[in-house]
Amino acid sequence: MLTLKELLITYNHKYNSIMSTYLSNISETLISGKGDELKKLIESAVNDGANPGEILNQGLLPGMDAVGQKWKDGDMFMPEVLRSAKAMSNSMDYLRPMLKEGDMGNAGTMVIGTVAGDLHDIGKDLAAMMFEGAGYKVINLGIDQPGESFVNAVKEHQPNILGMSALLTTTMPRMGEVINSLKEAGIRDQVTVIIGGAPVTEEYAGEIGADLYAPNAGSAVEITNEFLQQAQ
Ligand code: B1M
Repeated sequence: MLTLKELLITYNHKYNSIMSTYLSNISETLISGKGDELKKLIESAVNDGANPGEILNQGLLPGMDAVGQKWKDGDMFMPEVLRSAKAMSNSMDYLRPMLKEGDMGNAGTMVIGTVAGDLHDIGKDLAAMMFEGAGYKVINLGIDQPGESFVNAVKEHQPNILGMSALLTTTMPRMGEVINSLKEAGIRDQVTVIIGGAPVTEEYAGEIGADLYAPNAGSAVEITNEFLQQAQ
């Protein structure tokens, strides 16, 4: 007969092994771009008690990283990458309300968008979700946003944070142009500007006059909150 402690250890082992199987299946299914299968898998994982944050950070994101690597290595082609990206985006739509459960109130307002000429939205949406989860009201402008749309959104919504994302070396300069447009409109000092995206660096943020750079969506919230606290 097992003691209660032994029973709990056995249960924990079983639970961890089920979850790690779920997470690796989620990564694999995302890589293979099977959207319907992925949806069912994530729903089952959630029903079996998986943490939505774990599904995102240990299932979906490593899967998407692998997609990027495979594409780079020539092991995946554009239609396949698009299928995976669509499956990722649908999964994020499903998980978003659950990730927002930790929403504790009004930390501030953020306007976020992907700059003009750039259609990549996964990292930007992830950053938006993280800010929402941390209690910010987020106005997500979407992809391919011209400078005037950022400027108009800052005038209209009066956010304390403006976030910009760029995934292409060719579209990174648009971020500096938006900052210049904010200066011209006399509203640069009203917002803290944070930028991110795979080719973006801290050094680049300094060059274009952004206040903050974050290497990933999770740290973006932390970096912003620290900056705002110090500024008080
Ligand atoms: Co694109 N693409 N793509 N693509 N794509 C990259 C970015 C690329 C690195 C692939 C490669 O060559 N290895 C390359 C860019 C090279 C460069 O300029 N340095 C590239 C290219 C070249 C292109 C096209 C030009 C291809 C073509 O048509 N010949 C074309 C451009 C279209 C356009 O934008 N005008 C193109 C198109 C596409 C798809 C449409 C097919 C699709 C996008 C679908 C979508 O987003 N809905 C796509 C994808 C999926 C990728 C890869 C494979 C994955 C990007 C992604 O979503 N990653 C990518 C390769 C890669 O990155 N390894 C690639 C997952 C996401 C979570 O990461 O967005 O980096 P990421 O976000 C990170 C951080 O960067 C950060 O947080 C996230 C992690 O937590 N972050 C922020 C991002 N934004 C932030 C904002 C913040 C803070 C942090 O605060 C505001």
